[in-house]
Amino acid sequence: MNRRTLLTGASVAALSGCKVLDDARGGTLGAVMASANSLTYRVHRALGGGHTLAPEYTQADIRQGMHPNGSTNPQTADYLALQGNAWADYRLEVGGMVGQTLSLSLADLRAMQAQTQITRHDCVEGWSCIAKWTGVRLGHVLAMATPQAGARFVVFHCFDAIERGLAGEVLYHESIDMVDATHPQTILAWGVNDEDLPVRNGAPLRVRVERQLGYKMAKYIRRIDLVADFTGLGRERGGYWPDKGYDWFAGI
Ligand SMILES: Nc1nc2c(c(=O)[nH]1)N[C@H]1C(S)=C(S)[C@@H](COP(=O)(O)O)O[C@H]1N2
Ligand SMILES: [Mo]
Repeated sequence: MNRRTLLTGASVAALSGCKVLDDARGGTLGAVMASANSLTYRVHRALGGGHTLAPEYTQADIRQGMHPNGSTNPQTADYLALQGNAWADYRLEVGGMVGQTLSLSLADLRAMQAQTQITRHDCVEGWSCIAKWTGVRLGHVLAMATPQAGARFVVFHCFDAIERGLAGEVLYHESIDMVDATHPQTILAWGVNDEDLPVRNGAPLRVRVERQLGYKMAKYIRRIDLVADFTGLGRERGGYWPDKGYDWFAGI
């Protein structure tokens, strides 16, 4: 067992998937795991885990529709309004540490150079699914926005309230570094298996980060921000599930 397998195995055992919460990773254990994760990340990047490609598959490998997980039907008012109008008023906002903010309609995104890839999605819960994804390279969109020199992470803000409680709604968010953001297989997808992305899989736009676990691949993206760090963002661990104790770096 290598370190990565060990860590992933531990995450699965402690948390048993996307839906079940567990405090096992808080406190001392959480701190140990967090530093182990940061080591995993640095080792990955130092060993040039840079732009190696995730395996791609063929049409024959697609055995079923893309299995939906996590939020599958957002009910926030702004999302329902956009959905009701078939996304005509949807705009992807790109901002933060950029030279040029962007506001892109789905038509704008579809007019860009599209890319299709058949890849395997691995959820931390232990299931996998092969599907065909179509979209535009995130790196292409980011280049249009001219990232500032100090930008280190790309944060995805989503429409769905993954949690509703006494403290109010918590909207899903995730983040990746600039290496993953500019990776040739990292795309903003509007299509799956030759159809428009359905609501259950993240309509109108979701990200594919093919060398990471499923929870990194934000669905229902409303805004993309370039940042230097996670100050002021939730519990400042870079994502909804990382805030709950999952590894921020979920490389596979
Ligand atoms: N906005 C948002 N993105 C999300 C989630 C979510 O609940 N909300 N769930 C994550 C998890 S745990 C997985 S496995 C995948 C599921 O994507 P799918 O529904 O297309 O299978 O989306 C990820 N992205
Ligand atoms: Mo997942």
